[in-house]
Amino acid sequence: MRAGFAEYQMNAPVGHTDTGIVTSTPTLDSSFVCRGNDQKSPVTATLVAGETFNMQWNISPAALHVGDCSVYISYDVGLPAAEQRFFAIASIPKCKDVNRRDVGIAIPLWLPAAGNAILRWDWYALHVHPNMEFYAQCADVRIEGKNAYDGVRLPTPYFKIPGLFPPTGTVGGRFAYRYGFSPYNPCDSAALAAYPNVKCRADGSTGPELAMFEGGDVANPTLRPTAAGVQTGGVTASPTVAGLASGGVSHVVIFAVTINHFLLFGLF
Ligand SMILES: [Cu+2]
Repeated sequence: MRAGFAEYQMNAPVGHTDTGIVTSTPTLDSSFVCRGNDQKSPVTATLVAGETFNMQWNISPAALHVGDCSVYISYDVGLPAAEQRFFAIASIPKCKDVNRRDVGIAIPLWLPAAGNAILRWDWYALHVHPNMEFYAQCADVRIEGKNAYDGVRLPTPYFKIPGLFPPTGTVGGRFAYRYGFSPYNPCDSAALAAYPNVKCRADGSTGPELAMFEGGDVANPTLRPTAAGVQTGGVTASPTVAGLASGGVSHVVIFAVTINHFLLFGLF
């Protein structure tokens, strides 16, 4: 696992002293990729293209912050973290609402096969806005699928993680991330002008667009990772989603992102 430090656990946001790499702008450097861990580790889970893969994150009650999370894939296991190219396969708004529950991630049918790829989860927390807390977790995984990996022709959009997200909640006085909790003030696209690979989504969250893979699969050349990108909270099989293969659910929890974050880090 590229599990960062202390095995599965992180006890502080990325960039905080507890994580070993100290920075107040973790989104701008490689510490936000896999929590500063560049080390390749044994593959411990398999994603199957066209099936649903269950993930969980385990956030302690003190750290149940408002914020949105996303799931990514990279095939660049041999590159330094800052150089690895990722693309998004799911977005999950308000991630604390599905804490400690199976979150079914629809693995795109077009996802190229690989003996070793990186599954990455990230989460931005908004409770100290305009300061931010960022969390990330990774795992080395195997991917089964019909498409062969081609490093020249990747799913798009793809991007490197450093610089993907703004390091602060406001940019030029505008909201880069949604703010306020009932209701949320949505992100402002003008605040993201210098961050071309993240967008203001229709739901008001900030994140990269879900990837597509043109021509990558004969049966479903433009299949997206399901209409919503994700099924949440124990809604398991999606056998009726067009394009998914035979409705199989690989009910495997590959890691629990344990966050025992009992302190308030107001300096972020
Ligand atoms: Cu926190």
